[in-house]
Amino acid sequence: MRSKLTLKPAVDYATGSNAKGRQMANYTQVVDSGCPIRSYFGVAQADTDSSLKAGQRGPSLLEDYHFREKISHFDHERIPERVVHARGAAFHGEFVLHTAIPEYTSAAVLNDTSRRTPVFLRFSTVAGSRGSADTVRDVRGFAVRFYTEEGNWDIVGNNIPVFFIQDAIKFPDVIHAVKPEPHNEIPQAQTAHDNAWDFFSLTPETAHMMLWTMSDRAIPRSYAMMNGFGVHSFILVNAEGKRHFVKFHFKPKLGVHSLVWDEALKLAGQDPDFHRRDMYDAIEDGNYAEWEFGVQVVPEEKEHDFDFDLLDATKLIPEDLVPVKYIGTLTLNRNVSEYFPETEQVAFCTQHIVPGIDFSNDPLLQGRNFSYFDTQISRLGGPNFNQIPINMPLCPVFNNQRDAMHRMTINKGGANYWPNRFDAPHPVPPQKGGFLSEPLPVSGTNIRARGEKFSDYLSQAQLFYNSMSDVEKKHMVFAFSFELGKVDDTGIHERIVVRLNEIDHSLAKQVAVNIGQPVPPNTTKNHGKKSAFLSQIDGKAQSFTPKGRKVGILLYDEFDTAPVLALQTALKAAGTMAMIVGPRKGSVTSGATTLPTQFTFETCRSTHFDAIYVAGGTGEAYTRGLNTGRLIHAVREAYMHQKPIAVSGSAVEWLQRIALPGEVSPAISGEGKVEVEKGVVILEGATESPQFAKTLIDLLAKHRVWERDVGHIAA
Ligand code: HDD
Repeated sequence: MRSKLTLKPAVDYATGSNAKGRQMANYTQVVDSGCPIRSYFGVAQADTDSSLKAGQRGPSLLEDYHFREKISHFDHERIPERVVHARGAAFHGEFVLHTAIPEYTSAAVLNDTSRRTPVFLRFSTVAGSRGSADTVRDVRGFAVRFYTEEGNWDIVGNNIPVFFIQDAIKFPDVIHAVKPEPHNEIPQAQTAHDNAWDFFSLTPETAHMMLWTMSDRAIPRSYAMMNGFGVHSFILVNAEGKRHFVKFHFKPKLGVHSLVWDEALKLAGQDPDFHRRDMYDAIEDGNYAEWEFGVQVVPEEKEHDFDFDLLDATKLIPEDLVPVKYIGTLTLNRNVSEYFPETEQVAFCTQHIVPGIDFSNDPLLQGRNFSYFDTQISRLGGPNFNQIPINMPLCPVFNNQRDAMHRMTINKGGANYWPNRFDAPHPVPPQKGGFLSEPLPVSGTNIRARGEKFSDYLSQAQLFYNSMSDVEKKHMVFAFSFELGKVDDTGIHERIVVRLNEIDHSLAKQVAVNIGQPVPPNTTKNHGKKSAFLSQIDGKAQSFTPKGRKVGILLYDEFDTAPVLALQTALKAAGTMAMIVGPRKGSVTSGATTLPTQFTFETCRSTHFDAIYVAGGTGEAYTRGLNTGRLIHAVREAYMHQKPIAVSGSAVEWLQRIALPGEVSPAISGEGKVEVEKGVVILEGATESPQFAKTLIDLLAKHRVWERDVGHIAA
């Protein structure tokens, strides 16, 4: 595994094609053996191990500036973590537009197909603190910054297209409710507690998002297998001033896939960094994650043509009604050099837009436009956070703001106000690229209220639930049962069952039984409509590929080399990572073949892989190895998690003996033959077999063997 401190940048971005990389290279220093320790005022230090004392055993001396500097800096190393989305990982990349959309927007970044716009993308969980685990059940943040030539454009989105609440004034309430409870700071990084469900049960507008977070979307397999959504309706403005509503979409080329809950729970302990490590390693290996970027556009005059309000962030625009037009590709291809200055100090702000893009009146978005700038002031220590390298735009910044904490820029020139006699930093008209909000007639009565259609909180919740496949529905029932099972107040149970019954009676019934509530009467008025785009299993927007998947190859010394080497080659060709798991760190050997091990049986579990291959081998020691508890557990666990399993040679007979749950034992049918039953693939003998590799790869591309019935263990 690669996750170790890299002192030199992975690519030489000082001279690379990425303009943001080149800019940041000016602020990056390579730390290597040629660097003496120096104080902050530049003086090299001869001793950093012992403080200056009055005698060997005497008290420390105040004159020891090196001690004071070192300790004092350490004392102040922490800054407040983000109040939400505290845990995250970010990656550099680029955006390339393939289809210009001048009919919708004048934004150059969405019109100039010759540009390679640098991007920085931070993934996050919402509720957990910075040290929590990656695989918890939660919404994932998907915050993208485009460093355009016209300034920074931030889409601060999520992997779920809707939100819990409609009005920003409710944000502190929803976040306080889902975060750990105030009296005991329990539980960390999960909504499985009374306060969260109390809030959901008392706030009907959360119904739609509540279903998404109880679905598989909230436990993604990988950052690279999640959607990104801008969530709100934004506005695109073209050169003639014509306005369109727009929703921004990022669709992963690897498809949208998830962990199963049992796996997510285990991984939270086995590898809390599962997602960030997966992406970090993929980038180091040159397997760059890619998303198609799309826009879902509605002309302004059609604003009221829908039975939901485009300004309501708890609603999506079904793709069945308005297709997404895909116009570009976003690729992540470089890891950060240092976490804190880049990932921790990046300050995304929804109000960072560029000419050609504007805000809608979505009350959630309007509130966010205040909140993000405001939070950075306390998080990053003042209003000059835009001068931190990761936040600097690529274009030069001139204005008349001055001073404040941590000011970096030195301006030469006499004026810091406008108008001034030098015509120094001056406004520019839109024709020269100046941002100007389009003139829009606005009228209304001063009122604390919401649009009429905002109060329909059930229709899209039903649409989402109806659109799920049976497997996904089952997962949701168990997600509700887990979360509500951790809620003690039965009043909350009652209210949630009532809410679920408003959405779908069958869902309410199953959850009620699992949490010990009476089954409610069937009063649901489910409209029965479905969207063809929402399911992860059979949705139209889904893609299936073996790329980016990991196969654990479990073996001992004296393994059968032919099938192992052939499978390794086939997996590599399919874009799948093959990882050798052996009895020790270092390598395993068979005859003249030596393979490096990426894991040992102690350092990984089946949960680290998308499929398991147990190779056969020769000799008694090999048979003893196969019969260890670790190996038997790995295969049974992978089986229960509905992952493809492959065995060959002596491991075939072993597999028949260890009895997989559900009594699967594909027929043994002769040397070199391949058989498959419920996602278990066997290869008789020790020969190489293209069919063996192909069968496994095809299964891998389908993500899971859903038809394998394993009761509810995987849910
Ligand atoms: Fe937010 C961070 C996404 C509503 C206030 N939010 C934050 C991040 C993401 C989102 C991805 C992490 C950014 C990063 O990686 O640094 N937030 C959303 C989405 C929302 C949303 C998709 C609804 C559509 N947020 C929202 C509201 C408010 C905030 C309504 C306040 C009124 N969000 C914040 C914040 C954070 C933040 C407190 C914490 C750290 C930060 O901004 O930089 O200002």
